[in-house]
Amino acid sequence: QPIGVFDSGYGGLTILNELLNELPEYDFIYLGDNARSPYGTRSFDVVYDYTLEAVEKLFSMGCELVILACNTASAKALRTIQQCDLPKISSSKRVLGVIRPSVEAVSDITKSNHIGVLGTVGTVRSNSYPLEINKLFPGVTVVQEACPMWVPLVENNEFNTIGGKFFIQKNIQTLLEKDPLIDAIILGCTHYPILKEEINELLPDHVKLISQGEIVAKSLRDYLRRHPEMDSMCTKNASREYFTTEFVDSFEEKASRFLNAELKAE
Ligand code: DGN
Repeated sequence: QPIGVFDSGYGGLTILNELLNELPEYDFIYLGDNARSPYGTRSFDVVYDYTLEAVEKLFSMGCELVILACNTASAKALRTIQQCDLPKISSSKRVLGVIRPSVEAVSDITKSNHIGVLGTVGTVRSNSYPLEINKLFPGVTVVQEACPMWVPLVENNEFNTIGGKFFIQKNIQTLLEKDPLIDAIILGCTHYPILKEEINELLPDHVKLISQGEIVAKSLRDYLRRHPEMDSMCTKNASREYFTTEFVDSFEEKASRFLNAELKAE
């Protein structure tokens, strides 16, 4: 069975990229809900409904394991799907998100114990990062900043322009002003690693960026080691399939930019 990777659009491809590096032999299906993207500004109920629909679709395509490679979906839908829907759907299928593994990596990176989180309006409003971080590391101060312009800048390839840089600078400056003791920033949206270079140019040297791809990929590798019954169900022919709910041609063009490789989508 292939591993399903889901995002509201293209952002999850930054996670898939690292999954392919870490687990090259595994089969993957990527599903981007481009027709209904962005999720970042939508309500809890809507994100939950859309995410459940996508998960069920990936299950129907044969996946036993689905990764929500989207912080907004992980923040707003993961827990309900794991606790309420999965038990009704199947006893063996699993759905994992990207927030928990990212939070677990926090303590290795901050020295000041002041962390910044950048994310969509939905992720920030859900308070998932502060809640999860404080559960694991009670002494850590978490400051958040929503960056509603960043996903459209990435999706439209406008981030390296004067206008794009203006919005990136604006949000970074606001975050750093909220708490000058921040020495680590979580990129809490899977689109944001595309902006890494532009963000790093604006950060003082001592402020480190935590981007999720590698962390999630290593955590999935560990998960599969700890769950051999799931691992044995995941097929390993290095196959990759890409599906979008919108236009195939524009998905292929944009997705190839995220993955740095040509691909065919359906
Ligand atoms: N990439 C999604 C995330 O990680 O939250 C957000 C994309 C969106 O729908 N705004």
